[in-house]
Amino acid sequence: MNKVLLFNPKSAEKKYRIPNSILNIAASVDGKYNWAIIDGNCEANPIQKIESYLNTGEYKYLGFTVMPGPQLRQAIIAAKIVKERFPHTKMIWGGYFPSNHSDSVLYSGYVDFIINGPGDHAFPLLIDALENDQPFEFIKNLIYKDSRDGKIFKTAKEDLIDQDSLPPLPYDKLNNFYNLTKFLGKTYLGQKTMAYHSSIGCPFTCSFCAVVPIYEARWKAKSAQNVYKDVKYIKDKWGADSIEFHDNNFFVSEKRAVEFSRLIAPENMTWWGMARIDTMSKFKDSSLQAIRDAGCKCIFFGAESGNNAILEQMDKGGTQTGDQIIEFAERLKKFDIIPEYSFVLGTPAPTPEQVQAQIDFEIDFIKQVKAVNPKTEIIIYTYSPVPTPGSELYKQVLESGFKFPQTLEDWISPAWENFDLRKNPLTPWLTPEMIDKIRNFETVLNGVYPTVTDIRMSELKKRTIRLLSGIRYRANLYQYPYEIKLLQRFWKYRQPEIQGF
Ligand code: B12
Ligand code: SF4
Repeated sequence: MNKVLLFNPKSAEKKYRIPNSILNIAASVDGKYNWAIIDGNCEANPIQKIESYLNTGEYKYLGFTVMPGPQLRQAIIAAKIVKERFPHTKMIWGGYFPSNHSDSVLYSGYVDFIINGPGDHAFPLLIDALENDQPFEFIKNLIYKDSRDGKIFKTAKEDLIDQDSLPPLPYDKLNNFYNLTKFLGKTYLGQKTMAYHSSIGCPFTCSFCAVVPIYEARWKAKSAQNVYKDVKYIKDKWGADSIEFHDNNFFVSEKRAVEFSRLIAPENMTWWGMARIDTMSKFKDSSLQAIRDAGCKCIFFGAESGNNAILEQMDKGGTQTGDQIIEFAERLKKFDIIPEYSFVLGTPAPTPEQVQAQIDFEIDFIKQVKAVNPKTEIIIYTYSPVPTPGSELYKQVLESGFKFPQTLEDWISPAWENFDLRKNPLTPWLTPEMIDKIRNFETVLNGVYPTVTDIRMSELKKRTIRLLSGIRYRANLYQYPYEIKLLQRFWKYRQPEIQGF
C-alpha cells in the first residue's frame, strides 16, 4: 500500500504551533495508511526533506495545508519542484487558500486535488479511491480538474461531521517526528502554550470572512469533556501550562464554554480564544466570572467597526452595534478579562470623501474604546476582500473593478502577499494616503498602548516609546511617525496577528 506524506509549509518565524490542520488529516488515515509529517516551521530545508521521503518510492500521496500569505510561498516552491522531479506523486491541497481560490490552484498544473473544507472524511475516501482505481466523483468536499474537458469540478458539500466522532489526534506519533515540546512555545499566556482547535466553522456570515464560503454559517464543536480530555493529556504528558484556542469562534455556546471552564479550572492553566461581542454580551455575569476564574485572561473579538451602517454592510449578524462594542469593553474590566478587539478599516463607499470619513470615524471610535478600557488590545486590519459570493460587500468590491490574481504565482508577488497580510489591500477605492493614515495611526496607537502579548520588549523601552507617541496621540498627529517606527524596529515590536497571537 502506498504511503501518505503530509506537509505544513512554514507559517511562523519562531513560534511553532502544533500543526493541527495536517494532524487532523493524519488522524483520518491513521491505522489504515502509513503516514509521515513534515513541518516547514521546524525544518531548515523542508523541500530536501520531502524529496528524501519521495526518493524512497513509498509515498505516492503528498498533502499540503495552505493558508494565504507566506505559507503559500513555500507551498508553491515545494509543489513546483515535486511536480517536476516526481510527476507521479498525487498532490492534494487543503485549507482555506485552496478552498477559496481553487481555480488558481488547479490551473497551476501542480495540484491534482483540493479538499474543499473539512478533510476528515474526504481525504481517506479519496486515497481509497485512488489506491483502488475507483471513481472519486461522488466523494463530497472535492475540487479537481476534469481530465476530459479541463473544467474545474466541485463535488457536493458534506454536512459538518460530529466532532466527537472523529478519531483522536495522534499526538504520540507526531512526537516521533518532532519532539512535541517543540510546539509548546513560550507566549504571554505561559511557558508552554499549546494550540487546540475545538470546533469548526462559524454560525455567522460576515461578508469579509474566509470562513463563510467554506462553512456556510454552520458550526460544530467537540464536547467540553472531550476538549478537556485532550488538553489534560498534553498537560500531563508534555507539561503544557496554557492554551490558545484556534477556533474561529470558540464561545458560540455559553453552556459549553462554562462547562469547559468548570473542568479546566482545577488545572491552573491560562487560556485564550476568539469570540463575537454580541454573542458574549448576552453571557451571564456568572458565566464570564467562571470563564475568568478558569484561567481565560484574554479574548479576541472581531469588533470590525464602530459604525452601525458599516457593521450592517459587513453583515455582522445584525445585533452588534457601536455602543455595544464600547459597553462590552467596559463590562469586561469588572472580570479582569482583556478584550482584544480587531477592526477592519478601509471598506468601500460611493465617494473617496466618504471612504476617508469612515476611516476618521473608526480612528476616533478606537480612541473611545481605549478611553473606557485602556487595557483593550487593538488590532487594525485593512479590508482585503475575500470571495464571499452573494454578499453585498463583495458585490460592491467587484463593481469597483477589483480583481483577484489569476495565477498561483501572482499570489506570491510582494503586493499580493501584503494583501494577504491585510497590510496593503490593493483595492481601487483606497488611496495611498488613506492607507498611510491607517498604518500611521496604528503605529502611534501601538506606541501609546504596546500589546501585552509582547514578552520581549522591556518595560523601560515600552515607556520610552509611549512617551513619544502620547504627544502625537493627544494632538491627533499621525503623519510620518518615523521616530516611533525606528524605535519599534530597533527594539523589535511584534505584531501578534502575523507572527502568532
Ligand atoms: C493558527 C493559525 C495561524 C498561525 C499559524 C500557526 C503557527 N504559528 O504555526 C499564524 C498566527 C502564524 C497565522 C498567520 C496567518 N494567518 Co492564519 N490561521 C490560523 C488558524 C487560527 C488556525 C489554523 C488551524 O490550525 N486550524 C485547525 C484545523 C483543524 O482546521 P483547518 O485548517 O481548517 O483544517 C481542516 C480543513 O481545512 C482541511 N484541511 C486543511 N489542511 C489540509 C490539508 C490536507 C492535505 C487536507 C486533505 C485537508 C486539509 O481538513 C482539516 C480537517 O478537517 C486559522 C483559523 C482557523 N480557525 O482555522 C487562521 C487562518 C487560516 N489564517 C488566516 C490568515 C489570513 C492568516 C494570515 C495570512 C494573515 C493574518 N493576519 O491572519 C497570516 C499569515 C500566515 C503565514 N505566515 O503564512 C485565515 C485564512 C483566510 C483566507 N483568506 O484564506 C484564517 C482562516 C483566519 C481567518 N478567519 O481569517 N495563522
Ligand atoms: S463571526 Fe468571525 S468567524 Fe464568524 S463569520 Fe464573522 S468574522 Fe467569520
